[in-house]
Amino acid sequence: MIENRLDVRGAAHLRALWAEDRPAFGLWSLLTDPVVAELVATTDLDFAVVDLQHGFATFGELPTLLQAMRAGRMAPLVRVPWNEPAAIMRAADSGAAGVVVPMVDSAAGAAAAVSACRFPPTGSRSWGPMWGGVRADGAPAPEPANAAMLCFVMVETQAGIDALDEIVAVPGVDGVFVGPNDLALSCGFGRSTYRDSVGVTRLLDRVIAACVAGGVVPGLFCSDAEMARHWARRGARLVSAGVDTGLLRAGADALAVELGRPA
Ligand code: 3PY
Ligand code: MG
Repeated sequence: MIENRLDVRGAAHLRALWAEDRPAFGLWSLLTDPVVAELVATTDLDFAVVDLQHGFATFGELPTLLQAMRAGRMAPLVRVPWNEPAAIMRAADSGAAGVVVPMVDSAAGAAAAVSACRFPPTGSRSWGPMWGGVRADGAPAPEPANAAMLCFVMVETQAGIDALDEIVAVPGVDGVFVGPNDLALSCGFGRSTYRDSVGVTRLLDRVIAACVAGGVVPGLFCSDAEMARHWARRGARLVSAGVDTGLLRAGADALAVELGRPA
């Protein structure tokens, strides 16, 4: 389903995959150049996330990056810097198809994130979609905008794990996205991963099971295709499989090796 004249792969594309219990595979974008953003958006992957928490981009670059991604026929998600209403509303106003909200530790935190995503009477989002006067399709109506906007809360702390069942039960939470690095650190596993720690594997399996039980989408930040495929088989459904900086580095390193460098 095409969400509007300019978007092909946005929230509706992701929901269509999930309706068939299929994983969505995507890219994580840290770079600020709109050319890179367009490139990221023109792959055949299902989604991209612009990272305002740990990426190079700020809210100043966000409208241009989202515009460039729309040119690549993708409406991306945005990871906001923190669970703050102003940050979530600004990402939504800038044209994000959804938000990924870091470090959500409680049902109250999840409810606050959801509320910032949705206009009244459902939530508390303030009116002001900045594309209203610019785009050919105009400003969205509140109700369809509420329905379209995806809200993923990140569970990546021990407190988040402890509150998991309450978090997935919060109305309007579309999914839980796990940051495995923060989660391992917070839960006492240091820099271990599922590859070398049964404890980390159990944590990830636990989040997926809680999401399935609660009827929300389980998501996971993965570092490569092997990890993405592994966790998609185990039930993850919003699966990021690579980062633009890392892919550029890997491609350049592979080229150097192919050309016999270092000599
Ligand atoms: C994490 O692994 O903690 C993340 O947030 C991924 O960026
Ligand atoms: Mg994190």
